[in-house]
Amino acid sequence: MKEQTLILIKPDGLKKSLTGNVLTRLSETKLDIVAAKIVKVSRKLAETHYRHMKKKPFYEELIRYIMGEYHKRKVMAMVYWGDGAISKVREICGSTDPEEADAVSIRGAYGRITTKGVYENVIHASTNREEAEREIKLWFEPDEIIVDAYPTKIAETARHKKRVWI
Ligand code: 3AN
Repeated sequence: MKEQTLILIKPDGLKKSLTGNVLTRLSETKLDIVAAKIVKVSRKLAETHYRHMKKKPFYEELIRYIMGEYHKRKVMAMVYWGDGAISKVREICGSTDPEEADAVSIRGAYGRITTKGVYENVIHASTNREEAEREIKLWFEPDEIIVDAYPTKIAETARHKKRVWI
């Protein structure tokens, strides 16, 4: 069944110029890339994304890491779409702990644990359908995704201010 998954190339991946390598590995899945952008991650976005990690002893380091405080202040966010997208991408990513991850997986090949105990594991991928939906809606607007990922509605937003080109 067709499904979508959120993928983030984390700041360590961008700092180490691993974008090309990671995209090449992901292309092995034969899934479709349906959205992509570079994001400067705010504390609010980081905390909402990792809300389930709030009680962990490494939470503050994790938030700083995804905001890019240890590397570059940017993340590449993408949505991949296709049959079994979530499990196919998770398999290529490898285990959360880069030391335990299969050596040929993305995290096994490129990840590391810092002396502070932060897992620099290069990539994030949604764990299940519920998380994929929550994460994709958090990181992307409907019009930034070229498929109808989830139902939408028309909302009146003209009242809020935003930056526009001069
Ligand atoms: P995954 O990203 O594989 O779904 P989660 O959701 O358990 O794993 O963890 C979210 C992130 O928190 C991981 N990607 C990793 O950066 C960090 N993390 C998880 N467990 C640890 C740990 N024991 N020590 C340090 N960082 C961790």
